[in-house]
Amino acid sequence: MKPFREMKAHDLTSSTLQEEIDSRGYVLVRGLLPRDHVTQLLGKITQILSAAGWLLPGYDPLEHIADLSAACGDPNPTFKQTYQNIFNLELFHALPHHPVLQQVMKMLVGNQLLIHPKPIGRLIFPHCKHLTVHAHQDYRFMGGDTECFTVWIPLHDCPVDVGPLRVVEGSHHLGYMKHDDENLRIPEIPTNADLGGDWVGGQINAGDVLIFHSLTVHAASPNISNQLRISLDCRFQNYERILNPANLVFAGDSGKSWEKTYAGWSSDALKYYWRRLPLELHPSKVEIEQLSKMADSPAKQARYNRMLSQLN
Ligand SMILES: O=C(O)CCC(=O)C(=O)O
Repeated sequence: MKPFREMKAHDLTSSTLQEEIDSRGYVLVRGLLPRDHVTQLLGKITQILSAAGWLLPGYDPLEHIADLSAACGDPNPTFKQTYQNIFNLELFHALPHHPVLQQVMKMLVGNQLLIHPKPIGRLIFPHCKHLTVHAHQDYRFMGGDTECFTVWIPLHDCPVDVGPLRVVEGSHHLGYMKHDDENLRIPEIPTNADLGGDWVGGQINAGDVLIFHSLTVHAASPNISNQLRISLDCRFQNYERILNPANLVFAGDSGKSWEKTYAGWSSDALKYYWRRLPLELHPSKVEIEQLSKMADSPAKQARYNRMLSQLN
């Protein structure tokens, strides 16, 4: 696999960043986030993983050595329970708001920065082929505007055998690609598709961030180490561009809510911050109301109603 082209945090300017994203669809920025900040979140997460019995006893939890007998992944209920405890951490939500990351993302999208409020934490057990995320474009899952960017942040050094993300250079130029979803829990781009470029990859360390366009094809490398791979995917866009409101709410019937997420937080600063921004929701609240009235099943209607209740 071709190695990532990388940039140093202190070399970034708005034009170099935009040129890199325009031409290659990604930028790997080395050493952007302070390592101790990232490690602090790793510490909180590994405490939870240790209490859940996911880590081998006898090691420092910060080494995140996996207990393979506990291996699980989404949608296993045990996984969901532990994941929820991690999702509720205040520090988990604070990481995408780190000032240096905001500064860089403003260089890319402009000053009207929207940080999507639902980062995704990845807790990938080793030697579990079925947990490896296959090729996809994030636009398939987020909708809204294609000028949206993912920042992939490993919370520890991630050599290739620990399963870092890899991307297809220039693939965003091909536009939106067909994803297979038949008999698949998570849609993916068929393996024989023309992806428009070469896979690029390599080691990504704590403090590095991999930024890519919503149409850039990417996938995880298999984790063949003895460690759990722990990372966050965070999304950013200009709030004057359209946003799918599903990215702000918990539309499913899991019972998740922002109130429950915020219950143990010590500060109000990051609670509901997006409600203070003039967002361009698509569909709008009025359109969601219409969709709810016209829904062809009670389940769909309930979903739209849950969205509405959380947007108000
Ligand atoms: O971390 C992973 O395994 C997958 C991440 C991903 O697909 C994403 O950031 O969109």
